[in-house]
Amino acid sequence: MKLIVGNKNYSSWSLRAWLALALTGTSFEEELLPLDTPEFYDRIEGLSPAGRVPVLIDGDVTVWDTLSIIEYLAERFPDAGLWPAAPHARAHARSICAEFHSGFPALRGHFPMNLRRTPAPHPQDPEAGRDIARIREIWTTCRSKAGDSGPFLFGAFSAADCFFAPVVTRFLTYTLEMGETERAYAEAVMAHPLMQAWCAEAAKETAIVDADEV
Ligand SMILES: N[C@@H](CCC(=O)N[C@@H](CS)C(=O)NCC(=O)O)C(=O)O
Repeated sequence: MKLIVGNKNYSSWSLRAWLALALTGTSFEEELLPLDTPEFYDRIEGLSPAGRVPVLIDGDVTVWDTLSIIEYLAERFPDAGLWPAAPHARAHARSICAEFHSGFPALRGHFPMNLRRTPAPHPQDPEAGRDIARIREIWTTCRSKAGDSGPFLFGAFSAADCFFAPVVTRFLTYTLEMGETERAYAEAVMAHPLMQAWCAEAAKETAIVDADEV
């Protein structure tokens, strides 16, 4: 399998798909296309009709869009536990991922993922404030239901955590308010070995994407 990703410092959607693929335990190749460069647009044209990363290539199958990539991986690796096993938890996990995938424009626009940014506050508008409150509610609800089954949204690290990992980094980068529960969740995500591996690679990058520097 091959995963096409963007800059590890900036590409939040790439991080989600990469975490899910790495979580399956399969070996895979990566190709990194530098965002906002002519090279990106030249190469992506031949890889995905949507013109965006991430893109997963599995033999003669090409899958694009993060939600679709995660569903493909969950079917391809049914034992990887990408979605929680219990039907009600699985439905809940899918709902919050879909909710994030189709929403939160203010949070995404105001607070781009930028792993190397020195943590510091950034002004927010009321819409972003509403997005932040809803994210906190999602996390605290999941954590209260997960109980002591593990430190992640549904206990064990799942597709839901792949989805919210780049939201965790935004909360830390822009010093957004968190309670004890959300902070403990954020710490668990950042300490996960796959997250550490991605961040270590991101730290080696030097390219600047102006649009994501706020
Ligand atoms: N809905 C897509 C969004 C993908 C996306 O916006 N990717 C960004 C990088 S994080 C991208 O490819 N940007 C390049 C561009 O739009 O030109 C998904 O879920 O994968």
